[in-house]
Amino acid sequence: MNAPLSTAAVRAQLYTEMSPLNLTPLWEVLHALVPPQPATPCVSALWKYEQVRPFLMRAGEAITADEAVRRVLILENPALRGQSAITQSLYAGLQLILPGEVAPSHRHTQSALRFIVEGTGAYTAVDGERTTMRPGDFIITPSWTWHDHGNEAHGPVVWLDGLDIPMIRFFDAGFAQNDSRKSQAVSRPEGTSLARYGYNMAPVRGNAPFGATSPIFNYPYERSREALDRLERDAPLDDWDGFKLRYVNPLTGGSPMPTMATFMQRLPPGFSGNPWRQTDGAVYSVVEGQGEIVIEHAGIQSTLAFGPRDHFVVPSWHTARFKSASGCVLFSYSDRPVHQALGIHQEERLS
Ligand code: GTQ
Repeated sequence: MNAPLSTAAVRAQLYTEMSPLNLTPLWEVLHALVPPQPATPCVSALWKYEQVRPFLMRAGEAITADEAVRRVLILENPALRGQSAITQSLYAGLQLILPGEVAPSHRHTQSALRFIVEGTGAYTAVDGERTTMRPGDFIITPSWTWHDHGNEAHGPVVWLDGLDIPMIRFFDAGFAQNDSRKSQAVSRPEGTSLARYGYNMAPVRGNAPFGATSPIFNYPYERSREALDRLERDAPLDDWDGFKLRYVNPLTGGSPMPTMATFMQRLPPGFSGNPWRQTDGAVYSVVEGQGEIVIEHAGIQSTLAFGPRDHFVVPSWHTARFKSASGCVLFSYSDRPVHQALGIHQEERLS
């Protein structure tokens, strides 16, 4: 007679023998699968522009925009190397286009935002309309619209690309096509979309041209800055956010894209904010000024000191607070609309 097996041996044998049938016990992984609170593998990180820029310019010598299709250095979360992701759901990259270059026309189901970081006079074209890029402008490429980028100015132009690439990959819902033409034909004068949708008015007839995505494709910095200036003069300061506005799709009041929310905020000189945490991971682009963000997670605290054109990421459920001695302006984007659509968004404002 065999000796009775120990409990541990019984279990080990069960796991081994059922494994060929692709069966595995839940109880060994339950706590990791449904953690008591979000347990992101992502970490906070900062990309200083002065360190990144030389590599972007070297990329400009190493490959043409035409050859690369999109000449972009991806900002990879240090804990997600090789995954082309800055958070589990979001992608970020810095794209360079040099004078005379064209990044050829294509389309994909992934939605994109462009936030202009350096240089003036490049354009992006979406569905027959071009818009000129200026620093601080927030530009949208809706899902499945043809888009090409070009630079007819004199200097390099760099922008932040924010896309929902990891999210679309998660859903296995990505499609893409190259256009037969390198640059698409222009069919409407520049500014048409802003005139139609950018003045708190909308065409009397016709459907939303880009479905759930905002019909405005350039939200100019001039106007975002003016709004924040005005609030700084007249409105009460929020102890967490300073003065913070969200960009809207004027046809719905919701986020400009179904997968990504975008924000612009002003921290006035001397700001020392309260801490908060939220389930949506957020990517920031510093527009003006200096400041720091103190991020705490799992008992570890890190302070990221930022200046103009720097980029940083605050992952899900990391506690963060801002300080700015001299004042600053920050653009950011996150996957909040998806959290909200699923009814799983959570935010805590701490003191
Ligand atoms: O400009 O279409 O950074 O398709 C990554 C994928 C930019 C773009 C990126 C893209 C684009």
